[in-house]
Amino acid sequence: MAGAGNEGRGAFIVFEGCDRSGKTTQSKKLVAALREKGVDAEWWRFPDRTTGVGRLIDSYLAGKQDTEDDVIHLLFAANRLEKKQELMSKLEGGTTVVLDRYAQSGAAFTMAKATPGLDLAWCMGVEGSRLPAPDVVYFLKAPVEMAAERGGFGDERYEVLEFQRKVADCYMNLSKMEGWRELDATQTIDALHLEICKDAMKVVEACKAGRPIDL
Ligand code: DGP
Ligand code: NA
Ligand code: NA
Repeated sequence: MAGAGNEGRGAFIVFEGCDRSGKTTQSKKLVAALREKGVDAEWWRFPDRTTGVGRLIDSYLAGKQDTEDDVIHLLFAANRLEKKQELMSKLEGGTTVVLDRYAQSGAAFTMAKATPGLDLAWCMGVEGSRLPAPDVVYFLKAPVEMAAERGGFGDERYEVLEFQRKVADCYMNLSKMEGWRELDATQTIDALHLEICKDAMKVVEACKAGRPIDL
């Protein structure tokens, strides 16, 4: 369904990776570059800490509140599900949405806890069938030691080197799934940005034309 001034559907682009791997920087730079090329694009992030559910998540991440692993997984999922209609109408209206984290974070972070009963099927099952699937997932791969040296690391619950190593292992397994692109996040910001831009433009054009994305 084409919206005002937009032909075809928008692309759904997701950035994933460990904490401080450069997702926020790269996803924002991509949106700026797409807009410069005349693409109608928006930057979103999850968790969205501004909603009621988001405030619970924020308090959990700040270490002010504890809860069960399945409960927090469901809250993160709910936080994405509460924005589902808005997300879908943006994409259908032709707007490209670039997301800093999505359901793949839920799988990586909950799996990293190795909680009995919370396997991949359970993690993905909660939201997988209810949320639109990304057209591409850019996985920013960097040694966790490098990320840990970046400013602000350690401020929140999950920002512990040992845990981030487990999250990285989970991402390595997830990145074998269809639609994932593994990127070397140790290169310079500009080099990585150029690599992402080239790829993302092809994704945007394929979505706009209703073509399958084969790069
Ligand atoms: P960020 O604002 O991107 O730094 O994300 C906040 C933290 O929350 C970060 O450590 C990653 C984690 N996170 C993001 N999504 C999920 C999720 O769905 N489940 C869990 N358990 N953690 C998540
Ligand atoms: Na973080
Ligand atoms: Na970030």
